[in-house]
Amino acid sequence: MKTTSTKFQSAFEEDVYKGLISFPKYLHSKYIYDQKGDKLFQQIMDMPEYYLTNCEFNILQRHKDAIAEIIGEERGKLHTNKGFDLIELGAGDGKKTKILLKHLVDKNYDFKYLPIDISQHVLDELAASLNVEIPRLNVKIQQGTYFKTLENIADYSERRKVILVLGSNIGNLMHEDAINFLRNIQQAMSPDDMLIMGFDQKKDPQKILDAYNDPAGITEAFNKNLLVRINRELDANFDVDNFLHWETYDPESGTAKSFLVSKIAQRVHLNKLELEVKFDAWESIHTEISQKYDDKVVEWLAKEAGLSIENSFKDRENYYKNYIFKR
Ligand code: AVJ
Repeated sequence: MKTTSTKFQSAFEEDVYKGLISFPKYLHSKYIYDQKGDKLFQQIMDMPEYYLTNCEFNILQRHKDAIAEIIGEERGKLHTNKGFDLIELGAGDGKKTKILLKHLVDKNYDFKYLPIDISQHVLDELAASLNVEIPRLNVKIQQGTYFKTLENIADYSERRKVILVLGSNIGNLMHEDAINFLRNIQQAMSPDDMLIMGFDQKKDPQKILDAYNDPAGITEAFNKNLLVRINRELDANFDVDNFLHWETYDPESGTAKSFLVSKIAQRVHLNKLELEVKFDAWESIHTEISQKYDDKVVEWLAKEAGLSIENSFKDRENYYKNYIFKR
């Protein structure tokens, strides 16, 4: 497991240090999401260029009947139906999930909604809005990271489990890590349990580039929030204007990558880490991957993780797909 040496007070400090002394330089995208990063991501989801949110919204809207029927039934229908727990990893504001939740409540399905998120603030807001919008819904929020909460899933779920991971969040992981993530979920699943996960699909490369390179600069601000956060938390002096937001998409691998590129030769000081970082002109920091998929790749990931695809639902334009997996 991860050992944090005494030099560092947190995984954040250690990861930033290691990423900035590496060649080529990198920073983990998970550190974008502080309070300001959360806000910027909400704004991204509202942008017309960021088609992912709308696609998944439409898929859930169009296929909520079929999805409800699949997740509401136990295999073979032989057992007495004791209902299920709907566990959402990275629930966020629940905007998309609410479509399904409303439908399940309207159809009187016997289930409990267990949203998990890293942010307590986000969860409190979600619980408050659900209380108003779907008062009959049985909700229990759970703060934590994916992995920690998956480990003690048995502590808070006593019934059949339907695990929900929306938003193509898996796309931030390279395939090896994605397989580990899926395998972790698989190990927390019983044979009657299901996993519903969203995967953004390969498409016109320009469409993908536009989604990560909006003219208003919201994605740029989101990406640069890494540097803003490092400035604040690690007493550093990054001048964000000296960096360029740069997006690439490789249609062969399906990998979109975000970079921050140093426009000039410069030195930056991270006082809390007692670190001086030297940038050559046009040197890059790799900050994020947003992987795009096709059926073949999803099948391969599933197989490697011990899962099989039961079903899938797509939007009209084939931009995005939600897959239902079983063990
Ligand atoms: C939250 C990981 C799905 O990669 O599409 C949006 C994050 N980054 N714009 C994505 C993101 C830039 C997003 N995910």
